[in-house]
Amino acid sequence: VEERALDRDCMTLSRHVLQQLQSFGPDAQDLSAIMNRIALAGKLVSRHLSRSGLMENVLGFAGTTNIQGESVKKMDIYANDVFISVFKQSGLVCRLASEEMENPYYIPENCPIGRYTLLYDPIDGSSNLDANLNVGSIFAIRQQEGMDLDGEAKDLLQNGHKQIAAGYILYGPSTMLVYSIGRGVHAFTLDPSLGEFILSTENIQTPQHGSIYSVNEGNFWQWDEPMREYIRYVHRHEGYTARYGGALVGDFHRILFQGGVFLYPGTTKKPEGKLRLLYESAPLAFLMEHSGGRASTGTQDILDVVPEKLHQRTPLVIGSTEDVALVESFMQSS
Ligand code: AHM
Ligand code: MG
Repeated sequence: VEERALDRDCMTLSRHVLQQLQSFGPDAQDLSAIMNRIALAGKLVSRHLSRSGLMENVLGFAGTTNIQGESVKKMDIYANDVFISVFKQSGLVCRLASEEMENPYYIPENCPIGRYTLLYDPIDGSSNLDANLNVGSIFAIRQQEGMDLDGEAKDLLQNGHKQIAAGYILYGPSTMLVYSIGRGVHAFTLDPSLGEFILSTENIQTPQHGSIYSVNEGNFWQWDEPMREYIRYVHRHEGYTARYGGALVGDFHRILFQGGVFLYPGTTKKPEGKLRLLYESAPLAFLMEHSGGRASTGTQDILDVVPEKLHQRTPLVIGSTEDVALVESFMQSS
């Protein structure tokens, strides 16, 4: 038993990535190094969050708005900068594109040797921050196919199949990192005493059906009729239970493990919904598809959507295959 416990403690994230990458070719070392830096970013953000109530100038608004007109919190800025800092002098990632930055950020000393772009949402679910509830970070790695320093980064306007790796860090009762490089989806838990992410679940399989539906029902009046019909269906049938935490990473994490469906459909105020394709929907779609689930806009697979602009939003229906199919059957009936 003791030996097994030791083996388990030794399955760190970096070891796991290297193992996974054995047949990955020349990108293997790079990807493993990138994942290590992302893990470091996760540890830094996690540390900052765990003390946030004790420090001045950590919580609350920064007094600015981002490119999508949302109020920026101090924590958004901190986490955004952490991801940039960990990649400095790495020679790995030449460019970072984030929900919080109008244009991608180039790390001059990493270009052009760094062949990858990191796309990320530094703090997802910021509204949970001031209530000491869970938030997350979402990331995806893509090959960099252009160097257009005009900031448009047109090479990023491609579908989600172009993602090489994706994942998230969930800052909850414990900090977890979940990732996929296209060979299963794996979850790690941060052991604070070791400062290491240790494997906790390998090859997560999302159930084909689950009882959870996760959606902001306060938007009911803003939905179109097919979406309302789906919610009425759920209300009228036994076996459904509502869970909505206000942070996508947390809601997604529950569904990844337990099944069910998360929805952020279009509303009258936001016809494309709220979630951003490149930093939120596509990375999580990559994970969900690799754990046996599905991700859809309601009419199209998320991974097939080609964005027209960097900060594009898409409606999102993500989770168990059967539950996503049920939602689609409503949405496509109009
Ligand atoms: P954020 O990245 O600016 O925090 O916005 C994304 C968040 C998601 O985490 C969450 O699922 C959603 O917004 C909640 O939005 P709403 O309050 O409209 O239900
Ligand atoms: Mg965000």
